[in-house]
Amino acid sequence: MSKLFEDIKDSSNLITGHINPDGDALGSALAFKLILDSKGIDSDVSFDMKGNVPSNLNHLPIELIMDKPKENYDNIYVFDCGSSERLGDLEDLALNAKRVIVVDHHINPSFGDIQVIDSKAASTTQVLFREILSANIDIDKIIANCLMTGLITDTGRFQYSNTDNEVFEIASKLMLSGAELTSISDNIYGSIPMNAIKLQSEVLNRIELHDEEELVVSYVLQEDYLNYNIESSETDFLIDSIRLVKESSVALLLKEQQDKSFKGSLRSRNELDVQQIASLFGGGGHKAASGFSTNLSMEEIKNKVKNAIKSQV
Ligand SMILES: [Mn+2]
Repeated sequence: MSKLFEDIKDSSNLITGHINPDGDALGSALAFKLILDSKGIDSDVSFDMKGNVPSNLNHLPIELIMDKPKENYDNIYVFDCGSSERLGDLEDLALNAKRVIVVDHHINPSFGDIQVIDSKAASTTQVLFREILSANIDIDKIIANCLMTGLITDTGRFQYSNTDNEVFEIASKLMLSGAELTSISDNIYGSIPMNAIKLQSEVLNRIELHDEEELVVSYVLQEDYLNYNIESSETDFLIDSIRLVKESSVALLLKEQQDKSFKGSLRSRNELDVQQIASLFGGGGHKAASGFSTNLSMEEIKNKVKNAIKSQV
């Protein structure tokens, strides 16, 4: 990292991550932006965002995100993004940049001139933190909060199987740097709008359990957002409620998009690999948590997922 900083002083820099960034993409990108700031290096931060940053992530310094990036950049830093298509509208910008630096924990990102990747790491903020440590960079409370946010969200509050001793070591160091674990956790998980809680009860009522495949499925339709007056980004927590079903191994939440296509979120509670299932739809992610987009109907999606589960067991 120290070498990189010398190298990029006089170039234009854009920091980004996957479309509709989550806590890990935002946390790692914004932490890197603040580190560049502290080194006196100019940079912009931008994402392809449909709608606003979800309110449960507004403890992050999201005011640093610009609406529209410039026409071109020398260097592009991509965080938490397994493929260039996942950059959305920013993909062309990355493909035309002189140099693309990818920091990630997805399996095999298919792009980037420099890749800093560990697919075993729990979060991209974990991968970034290792670089911060080895370059001896001091971090303040705000940077620590950014890094902690990625660690909390991608480990499901230190509960998913990717939570190992290094995760706690990093969390401990972040606490020493002033990370505010309690208030961050409260904003992410304990601040759900009333209307979203009401929609949750409807989504829970719709749960189907497919015994044979140990699959639970529910869905959110466009009309739900209208009826409950909420944005789709406010419903990201719903998959965590669905995956609680004891009788299930795999959870699937389907969210209808404006063009009537579906976005699917998959979670696995055991050895079943949902990354492999998501890849059948051209999606991706991690073994325990993945996502995809498709034009198939709800019935077709369910059948495809069920067959994929059967072929794995
Ligand atoms: Mn991540």
